[in-house]
Amino acid sequence: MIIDEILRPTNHSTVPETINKFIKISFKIHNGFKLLKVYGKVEDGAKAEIMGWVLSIREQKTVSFVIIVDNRKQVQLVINNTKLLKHIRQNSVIGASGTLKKTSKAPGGFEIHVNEVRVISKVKKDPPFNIMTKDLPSIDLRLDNRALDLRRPYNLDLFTIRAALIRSIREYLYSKGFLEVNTPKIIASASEGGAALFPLMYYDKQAFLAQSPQLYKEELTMPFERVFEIGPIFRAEPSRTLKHLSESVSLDVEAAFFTNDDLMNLIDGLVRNSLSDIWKSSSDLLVRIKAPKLGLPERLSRFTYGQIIDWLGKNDRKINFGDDLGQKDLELFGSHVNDFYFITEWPIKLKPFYIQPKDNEVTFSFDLMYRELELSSGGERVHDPSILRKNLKAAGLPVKSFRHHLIPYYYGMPPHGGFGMGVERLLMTITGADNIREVSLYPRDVRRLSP
Ligand code: AMO
Repeated sequence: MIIDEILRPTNHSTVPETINKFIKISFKIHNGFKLLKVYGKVEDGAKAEIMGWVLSIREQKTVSFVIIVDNRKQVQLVINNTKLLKHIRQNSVIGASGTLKKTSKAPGGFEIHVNEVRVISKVKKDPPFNIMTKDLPSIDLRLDNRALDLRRPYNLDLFTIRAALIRSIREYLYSKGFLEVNTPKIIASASEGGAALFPLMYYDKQAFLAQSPQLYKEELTMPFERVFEIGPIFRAEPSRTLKHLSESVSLDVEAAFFTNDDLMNLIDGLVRNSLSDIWKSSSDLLVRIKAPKLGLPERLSRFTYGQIIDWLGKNDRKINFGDDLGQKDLELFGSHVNDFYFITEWPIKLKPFYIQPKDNEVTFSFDLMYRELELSSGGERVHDPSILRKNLKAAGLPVKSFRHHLIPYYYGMPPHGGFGMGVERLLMTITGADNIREVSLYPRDVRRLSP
């Protein structure tokens, strides 16, 4: 085991002098410790310094054991001077120095026999719950104290998996020739219909938070052909459900000359690749949080909306053509498929103005589902400006406020298509979380605007 570099970029004045001296410039991570430095070889008697959060204190007659956490790694401190112990409280951030002793009894295979302790950040009061508790406090209490809650081992695993997932998605899309972009989040007009917008004042003008990057990503297919964005979307949804947030993170993809089929194939590859990547890079974390093992068929199934309403009709749920599929319908059909699948060819009236019709009734569109949960929706887009204008009018949207968006359509807009995928929804599926708030760092919903 080699642990030989300190990894602290700070120069905090309350850090013990002996530690401060060695705060250098190295950012290497050895064996997962970020705040540990061992001088020379890792062997009995080596000088060692560590900083971290106090996890537990076990006092015995002549000697006490303090476990501190550095980057999720636990280090046992052995303290036989009661004076040193006096100021140490659970959750405080401390620095300690002493000598290293190898022992199989301590986590990590070594302990530090301490001769100097400094309290760097002292807890002022006991936190409302113990981060190591097995009895999970209510979600409201946890979200009210989110930074503390995020220190729970489950959350450390979950958000590490999230980062691996995003990284994998990004790399996959780069490998397919997509350019990563960022589009404005303060916008002048609706992109998904007027109902669910958050209004705000932009100097002396009315503006809104972006419901999606829809119009921008479409425009960007003219200069860049293939683009993607991973960013926030804002929906003033009145829904108090377990799968809706007011601010969510969306993976938005748009590509020139992609057909509906191309898009579904891209999603098929992307989901397959992400699952395989995270199970390669993070399998220990996934196992720890008891993530379901999602098997994928050779190719994700595709059902048309028409096929689904026929099936539902035969199973005692009559849906008229053109009516949306409700939660109960999706639960019934979703449990029948019991996997990822696409619903294609949605009726024109159920899709936004920019979706390309296939005929007079249905569109070149799809939703990606996992059982009853919608993970993504997309399709081919209208690229003829006169049809777009007509659709805007039919949707009751003011054509005037779309005039800037319509400009590129007169100057060689390629046929294109794309999709939006809810990152939290995908993460719910991967981790088995049943409440979307669990997989968002700082969830926003009808009732929650802070922290
Ligand atoms: P749509 O509105 O279906 O389509 O959104 C795409 C995906 O984003 C996720 N999502 C949400 N997740 C959590 N909370 C919400 N309130 C929420 N709203 C949406 C879902 C959904 O499938 N512009 C189109 C996409 C496109 O055609 O490219 C759009 O926004 O997973």
